Amino acid sequence: MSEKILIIGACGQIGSELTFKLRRIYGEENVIASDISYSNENIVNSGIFEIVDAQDYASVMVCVEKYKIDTIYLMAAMLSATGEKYPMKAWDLNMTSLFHVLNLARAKFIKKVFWPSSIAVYGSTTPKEYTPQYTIMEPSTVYGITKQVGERWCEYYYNKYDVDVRSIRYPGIISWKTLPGGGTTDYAVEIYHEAIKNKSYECFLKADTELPMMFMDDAIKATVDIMKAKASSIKIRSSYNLAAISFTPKEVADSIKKHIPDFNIEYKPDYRQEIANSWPKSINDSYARQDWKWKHKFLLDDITKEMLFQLDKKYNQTK
Ligand code: AKB
Repeated sequence: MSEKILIIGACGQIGSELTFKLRRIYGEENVIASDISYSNENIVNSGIFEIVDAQDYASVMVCVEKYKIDTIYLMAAMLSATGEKYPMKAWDLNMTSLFHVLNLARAKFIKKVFWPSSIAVYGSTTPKEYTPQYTIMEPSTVYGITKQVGERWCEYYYNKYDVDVRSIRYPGIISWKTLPGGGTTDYAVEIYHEAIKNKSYECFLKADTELPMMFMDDAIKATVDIMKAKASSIKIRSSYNLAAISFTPKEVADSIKKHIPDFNIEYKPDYRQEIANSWPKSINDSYARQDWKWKHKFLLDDITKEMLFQLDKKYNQTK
């Protein structure tokens, strides 16, 4: 019998693509998508979908019992930029949902948990270049604090209660199917939409702000791979550093100009600049590469080509 999976936060940027991928691997009937509202038609209409409030233990539990769930992917979270506007809401959502899922695993209702962490666990006192797995972590955003604390709890539940929880620290994720929402790295998705729609973009970060980034296909592969790996090869139970490429807004703009020569970018940094300044420029992910054989595929020009091709189809060829 196949593993039964519940994805909480399936309407979001990563949750939606993860749902499609897991359905291809495990079969449609074995992957239950859920979210707090019907905000993504593609997900709602593409298979089993349930309304689940990640902050309500009973709501999650009902779904776990109904479908006899083995594994939960907890993708619901408030990201860095929105978290700065609503600090207590970010804390409540990000922590309460994690405790509910960890406690379900502790009580043996489910067997396995995936919980995403982020490069936001790092702060301005962290070494910026090729940031190691084990280093100073003094996050300055509420989102980063929830991720760092969450990592400590994941490791605690693994050590004390034998909960099989696995996690990776996502960098900024670039994708064309579902828009991200409320993150500091969102510019790297918006820029492609605006390039296709208007040939111009006003960037909320400075031209030379270098951040770690990854194409969605690589991020989904990493998520599937860490969850498929043998438990004995997962040596880190807080969260793994994960990396692909790093680039600046100017470098994305230059990459876009290879396809759209008259693309224009202007820089108007806002409050998100300070968040970006506190994060690493690049990440050392050697533990992930060693323990569960992580390898990325997509470089900046590959990403640009695919993003522009897909978004051109979406905006121009469906008219
Ligand atoms: C954000 O910008 O908040 C997220 C992240 C790096 O975790 N994309």
